[in-house]
Amino acid sequence: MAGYSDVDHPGYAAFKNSYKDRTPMIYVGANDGMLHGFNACIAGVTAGCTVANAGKEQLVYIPSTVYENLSRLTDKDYTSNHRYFVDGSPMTGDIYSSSTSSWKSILVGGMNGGGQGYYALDVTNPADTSKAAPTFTTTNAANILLWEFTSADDSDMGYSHNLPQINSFTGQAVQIAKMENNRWAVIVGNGYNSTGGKAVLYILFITGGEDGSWTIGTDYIKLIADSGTGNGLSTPAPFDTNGNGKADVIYAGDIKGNLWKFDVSSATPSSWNVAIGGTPLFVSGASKPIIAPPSISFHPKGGRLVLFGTGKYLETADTTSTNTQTIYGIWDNNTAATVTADALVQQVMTDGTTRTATQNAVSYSTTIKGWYVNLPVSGERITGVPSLEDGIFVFTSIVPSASPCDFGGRGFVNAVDFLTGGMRSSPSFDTNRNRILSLDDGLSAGVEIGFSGGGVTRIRGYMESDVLVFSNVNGETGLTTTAKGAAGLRGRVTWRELMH
Ligand SMILES: [Ca+2]
Ligand SMILES: [Ca+2]
Ligand SMILES: [Ca+2]
Repeated sequence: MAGYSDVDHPGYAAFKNSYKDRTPMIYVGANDGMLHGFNACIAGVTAGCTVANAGKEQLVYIPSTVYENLSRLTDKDYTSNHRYFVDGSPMTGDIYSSSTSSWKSILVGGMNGGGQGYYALDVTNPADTSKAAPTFTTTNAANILLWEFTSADDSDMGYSHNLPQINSFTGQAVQIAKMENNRWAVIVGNGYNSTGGKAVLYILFITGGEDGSWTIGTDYIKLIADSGTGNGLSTPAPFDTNGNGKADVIYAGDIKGNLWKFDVSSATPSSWNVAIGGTPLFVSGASKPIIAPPSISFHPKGGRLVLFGTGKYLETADTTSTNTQTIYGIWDNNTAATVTADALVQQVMTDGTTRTATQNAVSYSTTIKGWYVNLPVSGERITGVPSLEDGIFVFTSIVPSASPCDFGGRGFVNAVDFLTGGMRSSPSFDTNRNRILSLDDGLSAGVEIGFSGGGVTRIRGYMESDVLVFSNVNGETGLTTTAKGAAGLRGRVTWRELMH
């Protein structure tokens, strides 16, 4: 079962128990201008579920920032004037609300290219009228909407393009976190094409916007990594380094190829800052934009390993880019200065239907600070959300077709050892496609899966292997069998994790 420990988060176990049988929901943003919530129950499987309510729409929300564009949907020339609306993947997490003195499940979503902002809804209780939290009825609409945070509240808010990560231990969105000042927050980048083009981190306290206004410094904290222009902060990854259940460091890339570290370890938000004296942890360079969120792990020699890849696939001009893109593992051992490329060991990946990579040693020291792998195909880049599971760094990559009329191209799922960036020393993929992972599959660092911009979803297997599921450009679903690693140093490693 997913969720939080009652040791760090008193009252959570009772909350989870109270709502464990709530109506299961699937939430999806759409270009009809709405966030939709559908009943995800399965007739004959979910208690009380009938054929009539399975898949039924239970919730619709139209963010205010898309109102002005809604009429375009009925424009007879819409097909040649396509607009994005509620294009962002929503994320959900459980939080403790100091305003209601209760636990809640909240949903936070952005509009990606459809608008400059985020919205937050209380999705604790879809249908159970015996519970205190508001059910999904018209009369409760005002209670279900917690707030919106838009460029009207802070002019540096851009188009979000948020790529949410889920904590594999808790099942919660990593960007919905408790901070060291004991307030729960949503942690987002300002996204792209904002007015000033800064790269800005926002820490939005959940209760801060409930009164309809946002006061900087108290309702939200804003940390400016780059004062612009032409920049924007991508999806951040908060991390709890001292195991108290509260985020104390945050990493995020920007569209100009900087990987930033934010120090939020103080119990006093006014002391939070852009770490390393306001300089980046690493600079990949302007031709290597960092869009996908980083994965963070403890490092066996102390500090953290920050894993991320580069490449952009957001606008038409990106399709024809042939810049070399790169995957990095950077050791942040409470570093006092930007890590430079000459402190990294290179691994060489070789393209093919089955990919291989070198296995060079990475002897971490004061001069060796990590590794890098250049993606081997011209125009290849990372697009989906990468994952770190059991010491294996898994990321998808795509090579868009050079023809603008031909939406699609090649695509891969890749897996490397998180400490070296090299090919793992045991089989990573079911290369002979018999759905069994065994020695006769041989060693590999990646397999070709077709053009899949959204990345892969891991389904844990009982035995020695997992399955990665993906959808390709034609809307078809595929899967590939993949390795579980030896347990790596992911997330927070304490005895409490065994309880989940
Ligand atoms: Ca306020
Ligand atoms: Ca902490
Ligand atoms: Ca096999």
